[in-house]
Amino acid sequence: MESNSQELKRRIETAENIIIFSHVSPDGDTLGSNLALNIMIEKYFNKKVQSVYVGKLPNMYTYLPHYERFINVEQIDNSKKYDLAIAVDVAAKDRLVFGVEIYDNALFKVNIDHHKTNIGYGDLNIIEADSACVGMILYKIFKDWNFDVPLDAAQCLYTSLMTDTGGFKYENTTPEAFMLAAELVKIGVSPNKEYRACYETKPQSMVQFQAYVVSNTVFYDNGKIAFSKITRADMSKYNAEDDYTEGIVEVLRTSKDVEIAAILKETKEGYTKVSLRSKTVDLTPIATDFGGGGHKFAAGCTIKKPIAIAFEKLLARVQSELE
Ligand SMILES: [Mn+2]
Repeated sequence: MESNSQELKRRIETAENIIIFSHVSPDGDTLGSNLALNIMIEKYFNKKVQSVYVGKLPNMYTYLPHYERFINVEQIDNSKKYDLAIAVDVAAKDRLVFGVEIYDNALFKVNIDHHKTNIGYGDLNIIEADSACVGMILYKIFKDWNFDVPLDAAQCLYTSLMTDTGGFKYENTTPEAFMLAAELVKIGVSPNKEYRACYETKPQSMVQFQAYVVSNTVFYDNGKIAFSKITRADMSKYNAEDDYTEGIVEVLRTSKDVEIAAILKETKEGYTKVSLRSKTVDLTPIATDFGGGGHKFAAGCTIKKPIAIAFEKLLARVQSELE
């Protein structure tokens, strides 16, 4: 039987136009994976390939090689029919938002992911829940194709790995994660340069905004729960971009007794976006209760309630989980 990676190779070879999707609220894994695949397809298959994002492209990843290859999915005509559509790190199809129609219209749909909540919505599903990041799945595919990974693609894969392991410190930091890091460093990636480019280039107002949100943290249940919230007024006061909230919830989790940390963000009137982190508690039941999903210790959801009500509802749900 043909392996998944060989089928993917054959699909790329026979496609004339290819589109690669990243998920909404893009992170380092979905963006790095997307570009790495884009680079490999252009280099070894000599095909036209379009990388797309949904929503807003964060500033913190502008250092990624060929970042300019990304275009907003809304710039593509909804009636355009691609031969091949590939989603990377997209746990559920609705995370493509405006892109769902274009993805569905493609002649063949591929779904490459590592979220255990992924139901396999593609025609070809390459889902490896044990992989630390999608970049790791892609690296294995590239090896299986017998193609050398050039430095620019390696840098993209490194960002994918570094960000999804929280800088090599989350539970998913397996021997395989370090082995992949070693392979990428051998190719020429500099861990120090990548770290600084990704994490130490914040605008001053972002540092101040994040400190403000952290200072508003409220602890519950003897410090086991840490919640903070961000209103639209807070966002405008600091001229905050969407990605200013990146990493704050992890700071809340650094408190000694915290088991579950959450940041609630008012996105538009009556909508509250939630980021959840935990140390040992599986968050997926909580996130799915509110229509979201994610990983065991890092999950999220959007609650269709004003932020004050969402806060109370989420707090009650989190408290019941810890009982
Ligand atoms: Mn990921």
